[in-house]
Amino acid sequence: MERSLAIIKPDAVERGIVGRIISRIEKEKLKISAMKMVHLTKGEAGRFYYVHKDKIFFNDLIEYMSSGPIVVMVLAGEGIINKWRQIMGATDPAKAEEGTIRRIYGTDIQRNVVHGSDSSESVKFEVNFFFSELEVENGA
Ligand code: IDP
Ligand code: MG
Repeated sequence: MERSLAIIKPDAVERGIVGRIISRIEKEKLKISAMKMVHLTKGEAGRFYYVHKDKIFFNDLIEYMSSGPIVVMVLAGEGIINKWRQIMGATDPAKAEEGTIRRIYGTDIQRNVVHGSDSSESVKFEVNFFFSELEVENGA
């Protein structure tokens, strides 16, 4: 079964919209196979986002991602990587399609509420980063 790693980012947890985002996931009939809340250190955030280490926004990004707790989830289902990215919307909320999570709740290109894996290679790294096999529901 295809998986994707989803994150409800610190801005969303701080604003108290975790429930609304999980509700949306349920309304879309996506399957949540694992879920927990963690607070990353800056170093951990840097390891998670290592692909962006040379970008100019890297330091701000890891500062933001370690600024408070996040909710991490494994989503599972056919085509879930693209499906979840479509429901999230484009990286920049201002450019995201009407009705997407980032369009509805996003503040700016950095504080864009949610994360989703972008490929099966990144899923492997990202799921292993946060979860052991034991923590992911059987069959997902
Ligand atoms: P994605 O989350 O849509 O996959 P990426 O390009 O992988 O977008 O960027 C990772 C995260 O880095 C974004 O979700 C956003 O929080 C932040 N980010 C991306 N581009 C910028 C930027 O130009 N300025 C500030 N932050 C950015
Ligand atoms: Mg990305």
